[in-house]
Amino acid sequence: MTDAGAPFPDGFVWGAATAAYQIEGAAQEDGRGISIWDTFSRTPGKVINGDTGDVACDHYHRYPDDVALMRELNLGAYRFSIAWPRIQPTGRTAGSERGLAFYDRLVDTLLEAGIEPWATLYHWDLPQPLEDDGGWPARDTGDAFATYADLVSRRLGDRVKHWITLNEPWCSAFLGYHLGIHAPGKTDLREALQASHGLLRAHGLAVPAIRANCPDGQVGITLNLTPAYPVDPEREGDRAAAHRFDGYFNRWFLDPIAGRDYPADMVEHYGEDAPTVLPGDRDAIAAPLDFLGVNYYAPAFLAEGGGDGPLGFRQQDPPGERTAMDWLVWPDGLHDLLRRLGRDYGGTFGPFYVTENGAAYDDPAPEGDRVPDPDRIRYLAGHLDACQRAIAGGVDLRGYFAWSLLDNYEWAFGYTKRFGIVHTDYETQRRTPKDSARWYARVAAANRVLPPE
Ligand code: IFM
Repeated sequence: MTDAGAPFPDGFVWGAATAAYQIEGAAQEDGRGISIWDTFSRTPGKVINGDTGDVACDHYHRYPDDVALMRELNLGAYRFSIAWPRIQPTGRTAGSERGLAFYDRLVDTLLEAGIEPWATLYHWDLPQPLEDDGGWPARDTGDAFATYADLVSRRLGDRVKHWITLNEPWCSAFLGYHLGIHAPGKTDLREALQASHGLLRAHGLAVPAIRANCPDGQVGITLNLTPAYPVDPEREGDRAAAHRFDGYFNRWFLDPIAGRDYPADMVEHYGEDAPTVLPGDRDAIAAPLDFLGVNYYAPAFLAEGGGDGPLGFRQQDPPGERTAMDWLVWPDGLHDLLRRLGRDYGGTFGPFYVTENGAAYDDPAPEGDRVPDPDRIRYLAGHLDACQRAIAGGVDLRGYFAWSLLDNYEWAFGYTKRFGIVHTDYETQRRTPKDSARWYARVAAANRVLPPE
């Protein structure tokens, strides 16, 4: 890209995102309870190198410097998550003063720096005692989540005006309870489907609690959405495979939130494994929202037949550039996804925000104060251009959060994958803005995509 892109709409939000377990560290401090990720990361063989989030980026202690860095990078908003086990160590206790006080300090520091706090209530760190009592498949967990949402929004609702109930419930349900590669590491489709319902119900119960405490706030949910393409659009079987993948990954969450119930084709496909839905659940899940958070990383190309899962299709992506996660780089996927959301759900969800987008690369170690990461700049520029095209096509997209502010704990990959626009040295905790961070700072200031320097 050699020319600057067209300006984004006035007021477009430029942010970066993180999550508590991935950056905070201080796992044993100030009365924090144990989460399912503390347990899972200590289970042999589950996380590369046995890495845990015990120290991570030590953000719990270094947040003032991190916020100062965000300011240097011209960020208008910072999306972070609140660690449920810091607020309620067992998931059921009264609010912990020390836990709440940490988020008070973080929010106040952000506001003093002129950065809008966007709080996610659940980014995968379920208090272990709640998992021991049945986890997300159990209805009690949803009730407990509503209490937790009430506690946190009561405390922070005077200052935090953007709330995200859940981050990527597909991952919590299917990676956690079916594929076993995230905490709690279960491998049962039926449980995963019940967990997905438990998560959506929890979301629906939390929305009115947040609204009651923060009437002038905006409440949404963040979904990881994956546009599904048939390998051969002419082949009926490939089109059907893509439709089923879309049902499994996207419609399963979008439709009930939009008040359309679970997609009938998927309920039929799951048969006896489909979740138990009690009277009142559907309405609760369809609580009106102020925005939809969209996380996009890569698309999926599907072909008929094969596949080792219960869904009956094969993912068969075309050759192309890949990130260090081995994910296909496909900016058009973000454009297509946003256009489709605008077309199929636009009237229901109100505006969209890209709440995560970014890429892991094997960046070089810092040399002095520089980390050249041209691949990441190209990735971000391509995806921002896709956003711009979607907006030009009429999609109400109001902001973009780069994933992630810092290199951090990438779940089952431990510290081996670096998604940050800022490099983290895990020995010294030194932060070094990569070239992508400096470029992104200029983009945010200019409110348009710029060529790399
Ligand atoms: O690191 C994760 C994040 O926690 C949720 N969305 C995807 C990111 C990259 O895998």
